[in-house]
Amino acid sequence: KNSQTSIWRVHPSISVPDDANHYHTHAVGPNQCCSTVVQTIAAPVAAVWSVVRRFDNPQAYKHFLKSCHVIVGDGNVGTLREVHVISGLPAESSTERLEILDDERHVISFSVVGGDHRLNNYRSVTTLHQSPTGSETVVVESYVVDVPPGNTKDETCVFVDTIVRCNLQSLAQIAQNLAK
Ligand code: A9S
Repeated sequence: KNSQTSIWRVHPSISVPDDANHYHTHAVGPNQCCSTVVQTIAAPVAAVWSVVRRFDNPQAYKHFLKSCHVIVGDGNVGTLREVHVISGLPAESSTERLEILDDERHVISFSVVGGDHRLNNYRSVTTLHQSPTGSETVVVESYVVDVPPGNTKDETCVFVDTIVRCNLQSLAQIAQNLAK
């Protein structure tokens, strides 16, 4: 009973290359939800990528995180990190595995494999796309996650979309300052 989502269905007006479809098409189980957040950043892909690719330093732009420790790995696929969360969220920590790091295509993906929080089986994929002029970057971030007991799909997506949108807005600020 798997369904799939495509970036073109979610954001038909965004023009990103065809291969983005591949990365943002997730198998979604019956008790899971998925969504996609898109952010345009006024900085070149190289500047945005230099921040996004640092699996060991997510707190550089994810302001809900207060610390990150690499448990095992050298920053390549399979590396595990443990992040700790600021107070005020229904979470303490999260253990995350690097699933994709593609420096040519500008794709990064991680999955949540443990921790003390309510987002079981979270997996996200983030891709960067250069605008036709080269001065802007379109960031596409999609995810799939289990719907926690007691919550609806809609509630779960609202919660996660909010976090991802905050992260990408903060990423925009940092990358735009780097590009100045
Ligand atoms: O870190 C991300 O890229 C995205 C999300 C949605 C992270 C969520 C989170 O780290 C908290 C911010 C702690 C919120 C996890 C795994 C669970 C939460 O409840």
